[in-house]
Amino acid sequence: SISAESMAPAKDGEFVKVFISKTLEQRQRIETSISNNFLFKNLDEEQYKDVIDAMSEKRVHEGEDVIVQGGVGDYFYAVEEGSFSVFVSKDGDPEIKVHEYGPGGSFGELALMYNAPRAATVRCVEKAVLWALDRVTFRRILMERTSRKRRMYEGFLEEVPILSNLEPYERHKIADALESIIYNNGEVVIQQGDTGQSFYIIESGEATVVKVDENGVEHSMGSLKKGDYFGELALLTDKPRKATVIAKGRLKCATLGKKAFVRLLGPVVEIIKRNSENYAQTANEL
Ligand code: 1OR
Repeated sequence: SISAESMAPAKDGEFVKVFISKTLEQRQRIETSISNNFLFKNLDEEQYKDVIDAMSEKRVHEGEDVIVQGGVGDYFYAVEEGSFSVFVSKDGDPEIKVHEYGPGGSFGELALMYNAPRAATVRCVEKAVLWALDRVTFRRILMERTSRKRRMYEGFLEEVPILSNLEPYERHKIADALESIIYNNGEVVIQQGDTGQSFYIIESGEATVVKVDENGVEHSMGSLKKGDYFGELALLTDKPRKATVIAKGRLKCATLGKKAFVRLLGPVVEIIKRNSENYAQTANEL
């Protein structure tokens, strides 16, 4: 195997790529492990291959610390199998569990991105298989887009009322998963009766909400502005879209797919549910 040291620029200024030989079966396991991970989305073919080439398999047992808070950042990890708990200790206080990871998750990016000490301890709870990516390859291929996206959405997500009480790190994870979409005046964002796939937060512009009742009469349900969200109801209830949302002028939305919505907005789902009960009632009164 080749250490990250060999990634120092070669004489001609080119980087020597890390290549750790692996079987086809191992490559397939990596592909499965990262297939739903937003950090690996939108890589071009070469970047994708470079990442897989550079990864090394790491098996860990229950109770083992893969990352220790305060340590130096060397690797980023993607979880294939098993589970982990994340602990943070502030000012020497006893550690508190703050997070969990299972298959498909990834961790250890912060110290690599910000040249900072490890922010938390990541402990194996259930015998696990990890894929480790060295710091240099992580920074070369995955870091730029990740930090750009986190920076781009950071200020905006802080201003979204339902997300303002989350930990900054929780908003970072949401930023990783967001995709922005632009709609022109009059374009339909959500069509009443459709099945729900995504959740939307308005980044700029406005949208109007209309609902057609059983008699085919259209009712205006009001309008939405920057920081407002919509599209949560169908995702929470698995029922068809209850209303149509239309762009009023140019509308820019940050969207989250259904799976990411459930996983990342877990901490605020109760608030979202309570809010939605209010207008579910209004809608039922039609
Ligand atoms: P790292 O390189 O600092 C520890 O090594 C990793 O734990 C860290 O990257 C993240 O990938 C992961 N705060 C900081 N790091 C966290 C947190 C976290 N959760 C997971 N990691 N939280 C804030 C606690 C005040 C938990 C937020 C849910």
